Order: sequence, then C-alpha cells, then structure tokens
Amino acid sequence: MAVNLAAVDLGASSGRVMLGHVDAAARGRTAGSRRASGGAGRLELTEVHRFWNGPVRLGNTLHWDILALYREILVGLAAANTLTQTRGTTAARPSPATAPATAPATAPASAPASAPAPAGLDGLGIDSWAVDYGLLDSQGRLLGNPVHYRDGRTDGVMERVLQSISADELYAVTGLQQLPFNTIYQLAAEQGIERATTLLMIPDLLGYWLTGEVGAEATNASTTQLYDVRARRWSAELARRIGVPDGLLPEIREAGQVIGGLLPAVAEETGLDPATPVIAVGSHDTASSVVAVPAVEGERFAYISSGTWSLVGLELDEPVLTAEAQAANFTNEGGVDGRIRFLRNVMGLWILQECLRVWGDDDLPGLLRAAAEAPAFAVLIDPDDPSFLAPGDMPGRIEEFCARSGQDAPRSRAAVARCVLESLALAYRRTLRLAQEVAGREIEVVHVIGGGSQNELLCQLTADACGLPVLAGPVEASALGNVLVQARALGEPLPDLTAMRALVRATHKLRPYQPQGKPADWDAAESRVFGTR
Ligand code: ADP
Ligand code: LRH
Repeated sequence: MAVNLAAVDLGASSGRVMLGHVDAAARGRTAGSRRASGGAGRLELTEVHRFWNGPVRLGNTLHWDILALYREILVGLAAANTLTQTRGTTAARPSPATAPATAPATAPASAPASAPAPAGLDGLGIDSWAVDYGLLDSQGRLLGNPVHYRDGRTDGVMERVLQSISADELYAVTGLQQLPFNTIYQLAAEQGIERATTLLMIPDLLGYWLTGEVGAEATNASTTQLYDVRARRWSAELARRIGVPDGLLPEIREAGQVIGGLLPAVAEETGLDPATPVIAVGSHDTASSVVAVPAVEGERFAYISSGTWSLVGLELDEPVLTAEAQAANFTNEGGVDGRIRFLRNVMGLWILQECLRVWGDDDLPGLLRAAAEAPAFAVLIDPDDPSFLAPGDMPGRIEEFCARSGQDAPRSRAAVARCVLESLALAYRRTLRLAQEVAGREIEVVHVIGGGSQNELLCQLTADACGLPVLAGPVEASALGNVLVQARALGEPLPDLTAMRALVRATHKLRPYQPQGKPADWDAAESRVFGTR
C-alpha cells in the first residue's frame, strides 16, 4: 500500500504545504554506509505551496495573520490534491485506524455526478510553532486575531505570575523552560478572557476550521506551561490559579488520532473528498521535526532543530524535573509516542533573519560565503539575551550588546553574520554540555535538521564548537515527521520512531561534518561570553 498525504507545516518565517508519498514496504535504496534498519521503502516530499509568515503589527500589537494562513492552506491543499490526482498513484482510500469523528456525508457541490473522481489525498495533518492560540466564543467564533508570541504584552507578566505560583511548583508540574511568552503568561496578560469558552492552539484552530472538531493535541499542549508532563493532561489546578475559565482547555488528543473529515464548505473550496481524514500529528513543529531525526537504532544522539529558533537537546523516555534541570532552564516538552523532548530554546537564525530584513538584503548564501572568510572569534554575543527577542533593529542591538560587554562592534555585514553564527555554535555547545550533565547522557553525534541544516558554515562551526560529528538534514524535517505519523495512522508499517527514522535515513541524503580547529579556541570563547562556569 502507498499513501499520499498533505503536510501543512507552519514555521515562524514561512508556511508550506508539502505532498508526501509514503510506501514503507516498497523496495528502495539505502543511503550511506550505515545501513538503516529496514533499509527500504519510499518517502518522498514535494513542496506544492510556500507562503510568507511573520508578525503583523496592528496598532501596538503584533499578530499572526491567521486568515491569510488559512487561505494559503486551502490553496496548498487544493494544489496537493490536484497533483495527487494527476500522478494517479492512489487506487483506493485506505481506512484510518479510527473512523473520523464526523465525516460529513454530503459530496462537494463541484464533484461530478457520474464517473468517480481520480483518487486524491489520503489524509492531511497540520503542525505549527508552539505556545500561541486563538480564543472562541460559545458560538465557535474567533475572538480577535491571535497575538504573536513576540508581542510585548507579556513584558513583566512572568515575574507577576511567579509571585502567586512559585517557579518550583511550575517546574514540578510542567517541567517547562521559563520563557516570557509561554501560553500561561500570555493568558495572564489576556484582556477579556471571560468572554471565551474554548482555547485552541494554532494547529488545533486551523484543524477546527477544516473539520468543525475541537481538541488539544498533546505535543503542543505540552508547551503551554499548563500541562502536567507526568500525568499527561491539563493541570486544572494551574489553570484555575491563573483565572482560566472552566472548560476553556479542550480535551487532549494524541498524535495519530483522526480529528475528522472535512466540512462541506472546505471540501467544496479545495476539491478534496469530504471524507479525507484530518489526522492529528505531532502538531508542535518541533515534535514533528524530532520524529524525522535520521538516527539509527541505539545511536546516542542530540538534535538541533534549526530554523527561526534553534531547539537544542535530547530525546528521553521520562521527564527530568530535578533542581539542576530547572536551574539550567531545560524544557521537558511532550514528543510523539510519549517521548520527552528535553531541550532548550536558543534564539536561532531569527537574529540573522532580522538583520537581513533591516538591511533589505535577501542574499543569504552570499552573506554566508562572506562570513566564512571573516575573521574568527572577533565579536561574540549571547544570542539568548532578551534584547534579541522582539523584532527590530538587530544590527543595532548587536552593537549595543558589544558596548555593554566591552567589545568593538562588528564593522561589516559579513562580520555581523560571523558573530551571530559563532555565537549560536557556542550556545549549542554550552546547551549540549549542560544537557548531558543534567540528564546523565552521553552524546556521540549531533543531528541538525530544518532549514538551518543548509547553512554549511553554521554546521561546521557546530561540529567544531561541540567537538562532535554533525549530520545535517533533512531540511524539511517537520513536514516529514508530519507525514510519517499520518502514514502510520493510515496503516503503513511504521510501528515506531525507530522505523520512521530508518525510513528517513534510507531516503534522504545527509551531509556529515567532522570537528576541526582548536578546542582551546572554543573554551576561550565560551569563557568570554558566559564566564568560567
Ligand atoms: P521556520 O520553520 O522556523 O520558519 P525553517 O526551518 O524554514 O524555519 O528555516 C529557516 C532558516 O533556514 C532561515 O532563517 C535561513 O537561515 C535558513 N536557510 C534557508 N535556506 C537556506 C540556504 N539556502 N542556505 C542556508 N540557510 C538557509
Ligand atoms: C519553533 C517553535 C519552538 C517554540 C517556538 C515558539 O518553530 O515551535 O519550538 O518554542 O516556536
């Protein structure tokens, strides 16, 4: 059997609809010298639609343009469906493990009455960035445009909330990294929450608009700081204490569950069969990307999910809720199949994205070539300094950081880029060392996945800084993780993460980097930025 699936993957810098073709049992090639278990199968991804995403300032508030995203998703789904029909690879719709909760019985108005249409998509799934949400009223109407996590409404809110709920208690229940934009702090800053009856995280909101079904997918719920990481359910106690109205948080659903069929209007607009199941995937993009880490069985790996953010950490079976983990500000986010994503948010390529935006320059490859030639270790910043969080004049903020830390500011764009990339590599090194210490795990290889895995200079600097081999790719890890979870739900023989990862490894070309240079240079750089810990 083979399945054709649409992955809707919304990153903070772009959204895309990808068409995935999965045939886990097909005979295929194996990649590289280390034969992946299983070693065969097909996993192909075609980008059918990509669109801009980012903050939109309205008055004093930064929003997401949620309706534009919804419209682009419909355009992408229609294109993915048409492409599937043109290729004509699907003979019959496979039946999902669980029947759709509500499969609308009506056919789309545009469907021909006589000859059956060529088979289209077998399913679709949505993942996006974490922590943000939409609020619905009792009629299911959206109350206001969702606010962007980089908005300033949460300034000082964390400190206020921590006066009534201690940081220790929050960590013991949720195991989450303290970030000022966690959902709990956004809700504490929310005006008029009493008018809301349902909170939906972004992928759940979009899923609701497609199916009419409400729910909260677990991996994304785990990023809210309102989710009990051990009990794997909402913490009613925390919700009550920050004034969340009863019933606001919908029932948890797990990745792999079928959410529902398409609403008639959606089927009509996209040309999809209304019975096409919308399947819950690891709806937090980072959870989906970690599914697609191309690790071989038994490998002691770390990952860096590298995009707007760099999510740097380990995959564990159980959360680590020790005082050391809390002091190191590690998060225990929920992964697919009950895994724990033990990681830290590092500010990531956002800093460079903002520099390019401010300079009005879109030649990233040219900038990276110039950065590779720029002098090493000239200027270093702490990328996690709070001054880099909000959109704005990033080159100016780097200059200010330099002034505060007694360094000369970088004098060229190439020098700025070199500074950002070396500083990120340094932050990765520090984070992975702490992760090993705190979780009591050793790392033998670092997998870099996501858009940033194409940045050869950053990958090499990461290998050098960490003193570990780096394996870069796949670029579209979130979309791959998204389609793999859907494929399993539809009966593809992908019993566990090991099998999914073997399929990624067997079907994607990865780029290896070995550590080079002098480790002492990185020791010196680390003490320049972080002191001698
Ligand atoms: P997100 O999902 O957060 O929107 P992506 O995973 O799409 O992020 O990664 C976006 C980042 O990938 C960009 O900020 C850029 O730094 C990097 N990137 C994209 N294309 C290239 C390229 N050709 N070479 C190097 N880096 C790239
Ligand atoms: C990456 C990401 C990350 C979250 C942040 C808000 O896209 O989902 O895992 O912390 O966005």
